[in-house]
Amino acid sequence: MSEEKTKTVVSKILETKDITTCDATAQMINKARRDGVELCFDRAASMKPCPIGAQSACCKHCSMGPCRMNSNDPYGKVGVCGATIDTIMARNFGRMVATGTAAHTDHGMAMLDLFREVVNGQNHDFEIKDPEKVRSVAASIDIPVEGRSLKDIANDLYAELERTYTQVTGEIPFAKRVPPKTLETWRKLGIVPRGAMREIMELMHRTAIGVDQDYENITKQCSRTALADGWGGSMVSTEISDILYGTPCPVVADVNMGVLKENQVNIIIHGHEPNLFESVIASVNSPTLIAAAKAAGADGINLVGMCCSGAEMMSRHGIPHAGNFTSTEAVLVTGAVDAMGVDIQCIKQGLAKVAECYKTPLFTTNTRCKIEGVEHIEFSDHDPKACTDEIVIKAITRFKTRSLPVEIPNIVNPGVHGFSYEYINYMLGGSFRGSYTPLNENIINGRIRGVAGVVGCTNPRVKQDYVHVELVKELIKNDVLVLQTGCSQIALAKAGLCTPEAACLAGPGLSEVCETVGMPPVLGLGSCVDNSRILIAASEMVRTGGLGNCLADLPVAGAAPEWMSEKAIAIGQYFVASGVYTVFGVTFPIVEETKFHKLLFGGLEQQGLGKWGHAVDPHEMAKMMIAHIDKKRKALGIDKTRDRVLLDMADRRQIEAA
Ligand code: NFS
Repeated sequence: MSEEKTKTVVSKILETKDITTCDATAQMINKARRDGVELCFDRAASMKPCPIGAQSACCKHCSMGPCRMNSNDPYGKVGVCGATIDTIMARNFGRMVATGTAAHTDHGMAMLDLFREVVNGQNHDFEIKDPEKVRSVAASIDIPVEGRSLKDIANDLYAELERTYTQVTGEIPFAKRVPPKTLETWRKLGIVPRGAMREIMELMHRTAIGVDQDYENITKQCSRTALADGWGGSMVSTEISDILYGTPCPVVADVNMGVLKENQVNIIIHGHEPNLFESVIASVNSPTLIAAAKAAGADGINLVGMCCSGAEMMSRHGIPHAGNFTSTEAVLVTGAVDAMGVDIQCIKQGLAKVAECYKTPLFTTNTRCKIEGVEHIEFSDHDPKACTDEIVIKAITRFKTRSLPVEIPNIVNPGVHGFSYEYINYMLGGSFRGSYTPLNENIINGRIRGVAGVVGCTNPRVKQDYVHVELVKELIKNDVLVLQTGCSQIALAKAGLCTPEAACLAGPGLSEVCETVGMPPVLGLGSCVDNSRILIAASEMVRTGGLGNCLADLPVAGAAPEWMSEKAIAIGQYFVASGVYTVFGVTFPIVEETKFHKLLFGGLEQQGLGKWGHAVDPHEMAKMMIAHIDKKRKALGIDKTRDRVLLDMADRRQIEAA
């Protein structure tokens, strides 16, 4: 059978119910198939992953190879240079960490570039929207704030944060936010990061042929580099975004493809940096452009987000969100998207073809991310509206000349998003005594069993959203409070779990807390770089007291159930190095029972850090995470308190009936 025919057959046997639990995406997959348009799900079905590569048992770092190892007999042979399976896997893993870290830190640097120009007075298109945050971030890294002007503090803050990138020796500024015991462990292990540029450079160097050939030593540099992401580049991205655009607080927002409006000019922005998106918000509110849209016969202009910048804008401004990573091509199948503008990261090249099929103008906007054959309209911080006005104008033209039938899935899921670290502080403690004490108390008394961060991508190799949703349902049922970011947050929003009403799905302790505070059992924090908010919240839990001395003592766990990106590996490694048990789904690039596997999945914990876990099934994942949380509760001596409040639903009903 020809390859083309095989492809068709494989695609046909995959029914939408096996591909996604997102009904809107399923409807669009069916439409795309009727229209003869291929989406990522079908490409995944026709592309068999290389089994050697999937286990990271292949080295292509020089031209003596590529060398393929035998995962059934991993120590049976070595590469041409003599590299062992452990060296090969550690090198590959290191390069994933380096790439993921580079992505987040480059994003952070772009934010910092803009901040510098705003502070210097070289840019008047943007401004500091949250002066209080300038002061609090500055104070957190020992920059004097009392009696000083905002400009002076901001200048010092810029100079300090630049070191996150350029610091040649010594520790990055946000190391000051790390709980002292955790920092002590890092210092002992020699993994406190210097500037990200240095760490990424060294990791790339050490993973080249003939350099570092000790998997433990490579892993150390993986941790150091990843920490330069979590406590460096990602944290800078989040903090500067809050400073320039406002710190999120809860806001109601709609999610799912039903946010598109047939009678409006629909514009989707998809990517990761908020600068483009913020400027589009200004453009779609321009009276001239609104008038132009109306003159074209539209009721208005409808701005919608996707993926991470979408999650960030939803959290900060309540902008509607159309779906997560694996839905970005599917949304174009509606025929209702009049323009899609993208910046950087998680932009599938496949978008170009799908956009062409549905006559949707697709624009790249960032010099770091162009797509062959796709029109590029460069976005500049210095004249932002030149780009974004043009996107809006082109969208209006497309609306006027819409020639294909429009089919918008009629599904919208409202929810509450925008739970920043600062808001959680306020929400639990009130404005006069804002603190994490109530959270810690509820963990100690067992109403809340622990906290889980469930984050990351969707991946066409597994049923879209299913693993996220099942895992989170299981966790909250067991009184584990869930913090979310990125595409995972969107999956749960679509499942209706980002509403206070979802508290009824939580166990008795967690639901009591949610009902008292009026919060959902699942708190959406924003985009993937906003995972840094989880690190800050966890550090505050340690500082507040009663839950141990370091991050590794906390009854917390993390998961990326449907991950696909190298950025996810960097995030996982910085959580592990920070002390968190982190479980990944889908697949893990490793040969089990090798020395490198034992180090990542156990050895690091013995060094005082966290450890990795892997499971495909969401219920298995939940079991592993809850067992870890219980282990930490036991070590803290708070396991007994929990026994007193542990009631299942049957017990509860009995009490209510009595
Ligand atoms: Ni995170 Fe965001 Fe989504 Fe994954 Fe991609 S959009 S940075 S990498 S796929 S969560």
